[in-house]
Amino acid sequence: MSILAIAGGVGGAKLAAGLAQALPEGALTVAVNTGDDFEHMGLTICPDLDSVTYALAGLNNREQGWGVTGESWAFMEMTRKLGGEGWFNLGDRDLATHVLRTQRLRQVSLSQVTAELTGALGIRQKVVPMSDDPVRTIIATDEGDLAFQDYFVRRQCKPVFHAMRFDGAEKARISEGFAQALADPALEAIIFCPSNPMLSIEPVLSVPGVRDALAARRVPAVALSPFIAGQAVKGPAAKIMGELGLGTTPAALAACYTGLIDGLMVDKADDGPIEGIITRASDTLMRDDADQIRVAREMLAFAQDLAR
Ligand code: FO1
Repeated sequence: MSILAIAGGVGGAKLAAGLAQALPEGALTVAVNTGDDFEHMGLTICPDLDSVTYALAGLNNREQGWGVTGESWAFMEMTRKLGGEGWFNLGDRDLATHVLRTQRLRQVSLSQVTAELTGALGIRQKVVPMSDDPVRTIIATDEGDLAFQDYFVRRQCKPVFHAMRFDGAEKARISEGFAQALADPALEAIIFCPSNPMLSIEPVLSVPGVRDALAARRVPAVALSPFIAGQAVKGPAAKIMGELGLGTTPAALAACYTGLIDGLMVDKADDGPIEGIITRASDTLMRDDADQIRVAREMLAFAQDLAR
């Protein structure tokens, strides 16, 4: 049996961790968005790969959503003292990931260094970037074009979001691990984790061949809504969907996945029929490990019911 989860951001990492605990070892592949990646202070930073990795290793900082739990900030204190860039917080433990990844990327691919880092942390699931080629989410705003982290962290999502593009996507090749998971004859379901559909899932779909492979799937695909009562559980998804005139209703969310999903799991607060898509309502807020496993099991059961 094999399950493919597609994830980005903090919500994606939570469900990925729930799926890892709900499934037999080796059954799960998590394909992760790399559109948020950027070069900062000479380091290659991959936030969504790190959120998924830390969540699967049980090292994630739950309050903050990103980074490592029990973190210290001596590096940032000294960086600011020396007049360095202080807007993007790199914890002392998290920094080791960025330094080692940057070092290894001089010799091997992002998939390879991700396998090394997850292996070193004892992670038994496959975590793969959507592509080993660089894809960068650029946000067109009323203040001009901003790299994703500039928009999201440095400017705190304040600029008005007009559009976005994924630089490098047209030349990017789907990663081997992602392609293998999609083609695996043992694949039983595809799960879109509760990530921001525009910021975290759209970049994955922009990699040539991914959207077609998902549309031609032979197994059910289900998505978990990242919204509860029209609000994002975390992050700017609701603001952005509003500024794009898309709204945050389950129907608006389903429209982002047209042709790519067979079912949409929504929160009880948003229960109700959606034209052309099968929905299932649940308590989708993942407050702790137990919730993560419960929601993961509900998503797997939903996919199985759709397979019948
Ligand atoms: N998010 C913030 O809001 N402020 C930060 O200083 C910050 C630092 C950071 C460092 C490493 C990392 O992997 C993620 C970090 N994030 C920070 C979160 C990051 O911007 C988001 O997790 C994703 O890019 C959105 O999905």
